Amino acid sequence: MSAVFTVINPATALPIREIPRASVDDTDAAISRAVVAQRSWAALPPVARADALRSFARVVEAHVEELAQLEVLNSGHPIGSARWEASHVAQVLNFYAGAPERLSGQQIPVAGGLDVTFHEPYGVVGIIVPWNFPMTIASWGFAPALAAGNAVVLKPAELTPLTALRLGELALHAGLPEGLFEVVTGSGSVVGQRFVSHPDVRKVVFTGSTSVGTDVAAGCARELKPVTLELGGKSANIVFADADLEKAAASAPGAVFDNAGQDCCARSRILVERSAYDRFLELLEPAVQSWRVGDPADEGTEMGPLISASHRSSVEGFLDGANVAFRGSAPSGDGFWFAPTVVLADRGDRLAREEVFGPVVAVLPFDDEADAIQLANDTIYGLAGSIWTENLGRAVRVSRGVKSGVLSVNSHSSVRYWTPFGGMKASGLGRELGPDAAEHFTETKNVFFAT
Ligand code: TAP
Repeated sequence: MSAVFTVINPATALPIREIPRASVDDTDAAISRAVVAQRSWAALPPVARADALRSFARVVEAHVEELAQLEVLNSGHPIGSARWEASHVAQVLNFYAGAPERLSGQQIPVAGGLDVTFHEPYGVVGIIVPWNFPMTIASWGFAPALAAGNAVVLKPAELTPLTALRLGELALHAGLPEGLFEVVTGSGSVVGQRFVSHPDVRKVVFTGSTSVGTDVAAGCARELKPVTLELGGKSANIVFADADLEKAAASAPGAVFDNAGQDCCARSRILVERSAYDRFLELLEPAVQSWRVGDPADEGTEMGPLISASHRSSVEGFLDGANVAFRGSAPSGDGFWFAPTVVLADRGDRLAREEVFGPVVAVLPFDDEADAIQLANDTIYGLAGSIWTENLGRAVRVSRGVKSGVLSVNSHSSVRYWTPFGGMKASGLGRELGPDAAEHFTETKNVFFAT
């Protein structure tokens, strides 16, 4: 492997390190190692796979600070968030360490014999992840895939490979067999596409943009290969006039500016019932202006830089002709900084429908419950969303009416490793996390024994 690419610190725009850029041959070699490792891994007793995953979790737990500092450097995540992300990886591993011994099949009554089902691993699973939450999103794929008896080839985004590479080393340190967890750094068009086309990669998990995800799905269809897709979003934060407006406004910046808005679940549209619209904006303004943007290594920082100069240009492009109501602050200097921005939008505006993936939120009024549901559903996406109301019946009706995979009422939480996560419409296909995720990395085999 002779080609390299340079990883940049987004808070300083300075280079950090050069990383090998894998070719198709390098990718094939990693897949071949994974094929060999998977055979003996799947043959282990379930309890041995569970022990190995618990050991991996313990090693990750012991390296939380190191992984978090790497993410601060490579992704510009505030240190507090980065620590949460690294701990989350250990928790996801621990959770799915409970799966190998629970992947039980069924016994189905059939005359003349015994009929049973088995959950067989696919073999090698290819996992392609984006740059916004490099560690956590990778773990949602690799932990249940390994638990179910598969080997994994993981492709991090070229912008953010550092924590994935370190997790690959920690897996070996924890005693996972060589080849079982291969990290392949390189471009999506080479490494990612090879995961799609290689006959020994039997399932693909893709997280990223809807446009690339659509191509990946088409490629997997040609190979008759199952694919899980976690794609873009334009989630609505719906605030009814009967809500606790102070709480809704105070929490709204965190729901969209967390990770500088580079979050698939970002509540990047705030829909406010018309009678509460002015009051809500009055409450929102100080909350946005006090949002702390700065050096991600500082303990008090709530938001770091955007990931790259080109991404910042793309976010800036969304403000052309926009009706900006107010903005927070951001440092000047060489990093890819962008101030949190609140825009008053009309239905049909780009900002009301398209994913920005940056710290820009569009506020729109609505008239009643039916209008709120219609407006919330007025995008191609359907990933997450929040509903603020003190009326239980309304909360039930609206949460059933909004076409999103993950909703929360009077809260903005989206991700818990023990509950299912994923999108509807153009936000994805399939679910990750939750109690059933390990089973999604298996194929059901039915065997009839005549007696
Ligand atoms: P993408 O440009 O789609 O890239 C995602 C990953 O796919 C990267 O590793 C990329 O590699 C790779 N890739 C690029 N072209 C490929 C191809 N032709 N074949 C196979 N792989 C390819 O997305 P992004 O800009 O990194 O991430 C932002 C998007 O991800 C947003 O739309 C966001 O909403 C979405 N996202 C969704 C979720 C969930 S859970 N729904 C979570 C996070 C992000 P390289 O970049 O290294 O070339």
